[in-house]
Amino acid sequence: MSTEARLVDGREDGVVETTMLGQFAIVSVNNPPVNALGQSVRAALSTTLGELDADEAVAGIILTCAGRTFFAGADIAEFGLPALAPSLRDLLAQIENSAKPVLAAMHGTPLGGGLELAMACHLRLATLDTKMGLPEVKLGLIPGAGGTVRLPYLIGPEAALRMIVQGTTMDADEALEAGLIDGIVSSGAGFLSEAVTFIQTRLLAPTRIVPVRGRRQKIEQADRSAFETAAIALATRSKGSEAIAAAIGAVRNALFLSFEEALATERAAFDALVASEQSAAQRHIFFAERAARKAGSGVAPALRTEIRSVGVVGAGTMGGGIAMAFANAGFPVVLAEVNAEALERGHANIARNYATSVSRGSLSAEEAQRRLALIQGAPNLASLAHCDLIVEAVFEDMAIKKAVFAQLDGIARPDAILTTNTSYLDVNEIATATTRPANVLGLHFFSPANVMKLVEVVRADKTDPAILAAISELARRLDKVPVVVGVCHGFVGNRMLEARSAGMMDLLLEGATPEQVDRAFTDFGWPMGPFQMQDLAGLDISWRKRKSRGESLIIADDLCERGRLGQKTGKGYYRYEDGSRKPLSDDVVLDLIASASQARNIVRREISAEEIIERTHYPMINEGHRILGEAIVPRSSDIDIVWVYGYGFPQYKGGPMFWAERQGLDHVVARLEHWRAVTGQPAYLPSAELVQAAGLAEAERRPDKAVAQVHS
Ligand code: T1G
Repeated sequence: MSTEARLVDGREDGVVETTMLGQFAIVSVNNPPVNALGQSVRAALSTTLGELDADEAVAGIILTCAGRTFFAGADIAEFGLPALAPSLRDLLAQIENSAKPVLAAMHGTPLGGGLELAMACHLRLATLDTKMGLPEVKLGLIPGAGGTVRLPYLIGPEAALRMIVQGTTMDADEALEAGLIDGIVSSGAGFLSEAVTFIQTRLLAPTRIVPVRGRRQKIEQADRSAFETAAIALATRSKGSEAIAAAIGAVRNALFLSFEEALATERAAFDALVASEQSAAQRHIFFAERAARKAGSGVAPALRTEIRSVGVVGAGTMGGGIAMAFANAGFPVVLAEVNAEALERGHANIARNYATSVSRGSLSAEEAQRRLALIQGAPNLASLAHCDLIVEAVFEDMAIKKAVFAQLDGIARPDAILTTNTSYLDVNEIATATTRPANVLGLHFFSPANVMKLVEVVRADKTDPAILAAISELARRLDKVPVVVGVCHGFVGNRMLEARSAGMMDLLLEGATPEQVDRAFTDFGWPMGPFQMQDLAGLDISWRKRKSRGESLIIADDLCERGRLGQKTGKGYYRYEDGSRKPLSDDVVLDLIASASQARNIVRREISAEEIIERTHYPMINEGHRILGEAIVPRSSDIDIVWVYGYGFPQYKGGPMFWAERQGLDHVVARLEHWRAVTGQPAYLPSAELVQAAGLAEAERRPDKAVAQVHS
């Protein structure tokens, strides 16, 4: 076989290039950054494949992509726009019905429509480091180009169900083992010649190459009851996601319907989802996350500080979690505490956390040991002198933090980046404790810091933009989502959380119970209600904050004074039986609330879930618009990312700001004014920013509402 490659003229403005290796056509697509299957790619591919199929000199076709990855899916930006021919389905049918065998030679991340295209090919090869999957449910969709049918045909319905519903990827080894691909090729110079040899050998073999649609063995041999058991378990965990429910139905159809019928029902389900609110919300989050990550990307790479070694000050819950987050990403970490026993306690906590992951099977014992070994304890700050980046995670007290920063300033390298994990304090003031304010910023991790993806990157007035760029790159290495925020009390998340909580006790006094509030939240899509969350985190955390600010909070303070601090004391807003984390209603709490209502001459009434959501979520959105007005973040989608990745706001609602837009901001203003009139509470005063965003002119608002007072 001649290895000389003959360039056939490029097609369709260079998107598709065809070269010949002997009798085999190598079709390479180049559509950076991820070879998304947009209309121009589909059209160029269809034209080229049609010509090659008719060309007698061509014995087979090898389909590959230039750049970092084989097709990473359909072009998400096209969804919601008028369909453009040829559709992906038509292109895949053309490939599957081609007279010449088509081999997909994959690398990178063939995802969604990219993997579906490969499954419509007659053979599939991948390099060892390829990660392939059908993650469409993360976009509120299902695979819409045959993935819910061809994948079960290749790897069996139960394995396909899990992969599609969980949106997980398979590497090449697993894919070969499962039957998703036919072989593994090297990623170097031999990639194409090995692919040609593979297809040549298969053409010479006695067994015919059967398209996926004709391979029904795994469907016929499937254990249908095991499939249903898996489907029920996955459906239970789907929590309101329309896409997951549709994905389960589509894979089940592959089991019980013919190939064509299953394709047709998949198409109908996909078309409904692509027009759905949930998918619009999840696609919004997809692009919002990427927009947020771009902060600081304008800075030339040369300016970016390379971060290799990390120091963490404070081995408490947050400091330990932060140290784990870095160790999990392969960074050596020096964990400093004020003395040996505090250090020992922190280290023991970290070891316990890794042991839990090992016992759950999510981490091997060797990997846990390797990560633990990356975290070296130090009973003082001197050991941080060599670190590129230091994260302070000591007690939330300004004086203590400034003292630590003054010490670090004298110990750390002059170019070291000093960050604070404060969750609401003024980072500008902390920076004044150092002689290097340009290298000081906030890194607000969310607990548990080794799990939650969000990190609020708090840009202080003097923070050097090059440092922000380095931190955005660091966040990607930590597999975190960074949102750059400005300095204000509570930044974005906690500032809006305070707004969401402002009316919570009134709801209890007026008639709601903690259970009703929590259920309204979980029915909305939150993973947990606010009172359950308080019990989990510990009521004493916010109690200490209130006391340090000379504030009090009805009901909550009473519970704390009675030692009801939440799960850690076996009772808080709920009671917990020994060893159980299941919240149980407690008459002691209900009586305490009823007495508080009575003492204020409040006649308790039925409070609906809708009222609970309006009186907690709309003030939070109101605060979000104030935050935008103060330019704390540049985009409202940044706020959505904070809430989806930092607090579990349901992704399929797109985040608070997106969700409010879909309710209609004029509706939000009207409901805030309604609750303001009913309760007299300033928490329901629509901000000027929200009113403006709602496009409500002065005349449209009730004359008795003086806008000038909206900034309560
Ligand atoms: N469509 C359009 N743009 C995309 C895209 C896509 N599928 N994937 C990535 N981009 C853009 C992204 O917005 C960013 O743009 C740039 O590429 C780099 O992305 C019919 C219906 C492939 C693992 O879900 O998971 O096929 O910000 O920053 O971190 O059944 O991108 O630079 O302007 O994420 O290296 C299914 C989604 C689609 C894969 C690379 N496919 N993409 O990660 O880079 S639906 C997916 C990813 C579908 C069919 C269904 C990741 C990545 P910009 P990036 P990365």
